[in-house]
Amino acid sequence: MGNRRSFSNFFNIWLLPALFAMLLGLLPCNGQLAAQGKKKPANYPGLPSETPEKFVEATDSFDHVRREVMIPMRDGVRLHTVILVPKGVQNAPILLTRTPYNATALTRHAASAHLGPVLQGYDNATDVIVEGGYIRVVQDVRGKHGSEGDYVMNRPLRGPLNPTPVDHATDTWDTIDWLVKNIPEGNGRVGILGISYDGFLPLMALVDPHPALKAAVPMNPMVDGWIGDDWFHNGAFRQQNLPYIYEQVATRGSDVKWWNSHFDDYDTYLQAVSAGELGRRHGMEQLGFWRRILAHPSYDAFWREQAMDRVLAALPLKVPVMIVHSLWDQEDIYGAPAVYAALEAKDIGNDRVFLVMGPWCHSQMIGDGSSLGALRF
Ligand code: PG9
Repeated sequence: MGNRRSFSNFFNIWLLPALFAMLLGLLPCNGQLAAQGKKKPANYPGLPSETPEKFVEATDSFDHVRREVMIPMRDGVRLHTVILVPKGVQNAPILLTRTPYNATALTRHAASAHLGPVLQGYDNATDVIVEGGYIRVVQDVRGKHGSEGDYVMNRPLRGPLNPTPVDHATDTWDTIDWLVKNIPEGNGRVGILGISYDGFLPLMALVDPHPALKAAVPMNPMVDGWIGDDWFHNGAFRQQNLPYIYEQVATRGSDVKWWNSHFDDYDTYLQAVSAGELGRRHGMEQLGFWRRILAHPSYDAFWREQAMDRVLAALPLKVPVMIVHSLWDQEDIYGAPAVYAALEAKDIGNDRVFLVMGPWCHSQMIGDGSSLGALRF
């Protein structure tokens, strides 16, 4: 009895109105679903697509060859790597940059047949590369953009902070090993360079350098995230890094963008009252690195053990280094002179450690240095 009553209730309350609504055309029937693209139409003739499965660019007239490869690391993870070879070069040295900032974007600045405009932009010493006839290699670090694997902000070296068998030192070693064996136009010599995060990575390359690594150029390198680079400046947390952390860690492709509800960032911070609360409103507890920032507000072993000046001070110097510092660096004011201080004493012959300094802001050393803000030199 109970069942029969509940069926008739169901019929009266749901089925009848639904049938009625369908008759009036208010509910989508099968044909309508198909028209909405939810179901394939049965007898739709279609046109052959004018877009090929895979378009192959005609690049015969280009002055360089572009190769995109996935280089295997020792743990099986493959790193997406862009290789740009000037046409006709032989026995050319390789300049490598490893980056979390998208190797494809950094090597597609312009739609051009020429290597210069393709590279021109942040983090690319274009004039040096083009005039020097170098092979240019830009690689996505593990976990970012085209590369496989897990992303960890400034992934610490293997050890207490990193129990895995891989870090940026091993990834650089494995990459260089692959490059010297697989680029026939190369001469077996590799230099590594980059700015900021990409400047921290040449320091990692010095930890256990591949024999083919002949020079490292860390520019405005991120060295100690608590004392003076990026996250804290002498313990003061830099709130303007919240958007950076959010966009960098939330997704592999950095495609979720920080949202704001104020015109002026100052109002955003003021209204949220604390950095922690602003992070909470953005759901940042989901991000591993944000949780680590919250867990390590003071200068503890977490920061000490990954500070690259301390790390390199304890290791032999095997590769010549040119450290580049911007005197007005708003982000990484600590790192470059600290690394110089850590390495200079090891340079017995005074021919392996160089420090270049200039009146620049962060990363300005590869741009126009004739002015700084309102100051024109
Ligand atoms: N200053 C940026 C950064 C470096 C390292 C970690 C986080 C941020 C940068 O410009 O790359």
